[in-house]
Amino acid sequence: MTGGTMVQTITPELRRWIVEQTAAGFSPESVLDAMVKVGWRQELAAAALEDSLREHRRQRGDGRGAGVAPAVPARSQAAAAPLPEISLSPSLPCLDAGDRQVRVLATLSLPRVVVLGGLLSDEECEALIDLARPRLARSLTVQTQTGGEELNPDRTSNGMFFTRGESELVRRIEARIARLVNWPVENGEGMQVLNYPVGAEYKPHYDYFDPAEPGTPTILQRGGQRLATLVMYLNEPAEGGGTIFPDVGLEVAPQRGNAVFFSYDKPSPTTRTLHGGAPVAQGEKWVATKWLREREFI
Ligand code: PD2
Ligand code: ZN
Repeated sequence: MTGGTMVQTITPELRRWIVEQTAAGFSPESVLDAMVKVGWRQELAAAALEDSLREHRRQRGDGRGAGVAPAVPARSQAAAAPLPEISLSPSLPCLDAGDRQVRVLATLSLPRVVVLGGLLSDEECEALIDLARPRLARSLTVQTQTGGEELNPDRTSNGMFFTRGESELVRRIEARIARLVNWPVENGEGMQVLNYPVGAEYKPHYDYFDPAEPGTPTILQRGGQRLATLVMYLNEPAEGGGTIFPDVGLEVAPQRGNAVFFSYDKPSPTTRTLHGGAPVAQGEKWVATKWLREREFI
């Protein structure tokens, strides 16, 4: 939708979609963002948004001028809502994660990335792999059209999910992560373990749920948006398999026990958190991923 002569019409479907997005808790700014992303001219999108919401309020008989009441509070682009974040002190190379000292190997501010050393012990990595191996299945990704799950050719790894708190090992690691990133255990999804054989990769993507996709409101019912990701390396592939951030030319080498944390304060490419798993050239790669949500993940 880049043609300058294209006529953009505000259809009843578009009006309904705008009202639904807002009622599902998306801020007007994020709805506007989503429209601009798919090709709407900024001024027209803003007018459509304002007009649709005004008309909706009028039909409801709500003359007070208040916005459509969101079912869940939205993360406004303007509000500085809390985020999972690692408390860094420039003078201390180590972080106290409760039962373990974790090293800070590198940091970046945009995208917000922190590379951690020694988050997991060798024994914990081995144990996670051993527990995950018999439970692996070809990875599914959340189908944003419907909120269901589907096989995704962009993701050729095998995966499984641990349930949150399912064993002493899982609880110990979850408690460590929660302390490290200052975010409640309850707001974390169950840890996912992925295994990439030779040639497998995870093409660049964003981990947040795209507000423009129709299935997103369903997905958000389980704890709101994802706000941050922690990818923990459980082994070292002989070659390849780095975690890449193409927008900023960053590649994090997979090293056993280390991890890469990144956060995104809004579901937008402006966070520059596009990232992927480069193809494994030799050997295999094992990672455990923890995604952190806005609210309790049920
Ligand atoms: O395995 C990785 O390096 C990787 C890359 C991108 C994992 C994920 N995304 C993820 O689990 O979301
Ligand atoms: Zn990812």
